[in-house]
Amino acid sequence: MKINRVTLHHLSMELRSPFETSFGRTLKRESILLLVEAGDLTGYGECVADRDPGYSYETAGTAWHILRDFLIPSVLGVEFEDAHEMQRRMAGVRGHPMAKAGLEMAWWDLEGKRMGRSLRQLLGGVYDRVAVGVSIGIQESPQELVKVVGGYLSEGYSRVKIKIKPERDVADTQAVREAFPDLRLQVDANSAYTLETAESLAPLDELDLLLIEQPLAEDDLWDHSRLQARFTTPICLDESILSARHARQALEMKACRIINIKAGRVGGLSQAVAIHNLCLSQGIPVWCGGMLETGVGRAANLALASLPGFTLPGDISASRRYYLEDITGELFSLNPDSTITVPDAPGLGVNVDARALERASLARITLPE
Ligand code: NPG
Repeated sequence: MKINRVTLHHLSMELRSPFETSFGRTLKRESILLLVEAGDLTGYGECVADRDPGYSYETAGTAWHILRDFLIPSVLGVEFEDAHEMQRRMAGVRGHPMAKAGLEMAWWDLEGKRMGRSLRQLLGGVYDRVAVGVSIGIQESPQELVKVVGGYLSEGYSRVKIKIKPERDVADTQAVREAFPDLRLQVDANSAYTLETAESLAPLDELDLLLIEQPLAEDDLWDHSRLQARFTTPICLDESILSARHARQALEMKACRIINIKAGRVGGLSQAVAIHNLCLSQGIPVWCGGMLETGVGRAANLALASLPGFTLPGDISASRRYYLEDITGELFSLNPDSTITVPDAPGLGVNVDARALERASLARITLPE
């Protein structure tokens, strides 16, 4: 199965409501959709780099450049036995995991379609529905946050993550805990603290949280290990873990007790599976993070989250939580037990709606030109 053509679409899609984190507020999410052709099959991939370099250094602009000028030329006309072979081919490009992950996702979709097997089957998933939660951005006030959380609980979500930042942390989390004493609740700081300023988070340790996600800088495993020693609540790392090697080192250093796995952040589904396998062998719980994906990336997340070590609910919500208009024909809905069903059609198991794609597309390029 040789890749003979790749089309990139630079997407901009409007969220149903603004999403605010410690690194910014967004109403329009950018990303890149890849259509990868091999013979008469088309595979879809999603590159989750956004417009701004707030979450990581990658942007839709840098990923476009790296895909167009380096990664795609290196895979055109080449036959890959498996995803690891594709990774070796892409290893000449340093960094840029989200660009690589988008291309690798399309390869998996093609491979599944060729073999008539779902991505879940290809990856070795064991769950046919996966436990999910919702991630809620910073709101106007703690009272407003409690209202928004209540709304999602009435939709059926049983696990909630709230975003925090300095000055909008303890009071917000306490308000949600008081209103919902039994809620499975966790917080995410997206690297907004230092070891010193994280002192102010001490009261969170009394709130029976599932975890505290990425309090400190992404390149700071050492201080995370010092912070974890002061907290009973598990620290979970997201931005800090870019490879299975980072995961191993973080666990050795006791910098965290839980890991958030995102295929985009770690350079592809094959790397995500490697981190999962490492954590499973050490009894470390993992869960699937989200990057406000379209239906394409969400299908991949569901397949990933069906692996046995994903024992905590993922940031994978129903389609209606995200965009005014998604680009896939298939929309995901929440089952009454706060799970989402994993697609079982070949590959990712979703189809892109050509008209919706056109409406979301800011620019397009096909290679070879
Ligand atoms: O449901 O996909 C989702 C959103 C989950 O909070 C979420 N993602 O920091 O993990 C994060 C955050 C994020 C969103 C990061 C967009 C980067 C871009």
